[in-house]
Amino acid sequence: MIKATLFPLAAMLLLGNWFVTPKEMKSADAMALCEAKPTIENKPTSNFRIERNEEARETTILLEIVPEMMKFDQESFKVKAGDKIILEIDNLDGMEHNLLIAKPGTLDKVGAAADAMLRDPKASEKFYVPQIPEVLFSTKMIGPQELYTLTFTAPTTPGKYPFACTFPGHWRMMNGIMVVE
Ligand SMILES: [Cu+2]
Repeated sequence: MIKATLFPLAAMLLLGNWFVTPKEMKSADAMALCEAKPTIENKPTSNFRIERNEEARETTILLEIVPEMMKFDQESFKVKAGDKIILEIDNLDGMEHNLLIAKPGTLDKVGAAADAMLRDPKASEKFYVPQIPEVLFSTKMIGPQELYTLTFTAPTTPGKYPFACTFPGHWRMMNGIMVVE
């Protein structure tokens, strides 16, 4: 990375046009900068974290919303039945999203109810969370760059509980599974 930034700088100095600002840089120079970037840096990194305090029967999770990918950074995570769950959702995207957790096997039903909220004039007041018994826990709409904490008690019945963002249209891509053991 240091090499990548120093090379064009050195080239500019040699050519005597050190006063050229990056904006005025020739496209070839700009291209060189892009190409010099190792591909690993372009990969979105995840800070996903899950920690359990056995004594307190408490699990803290950090789940991220990946920028411009319409997805959460984990497709699934495991929790213990009856644990207190502190789910921190870090929205790294440029738009609002929510997160809800639903009863096992109900993602399609919840998703369809979410899409139907497009016709509900009060949908935004309800944070696009369908008011049906299949939905167990939910957040408000979480703003861009906002970290929101959802606290709940994990179900006592083990199973695969779907989680999703239910802003209309998002749930098909923005979903995953909370496995309760
Ligand atoms: Cu969303």
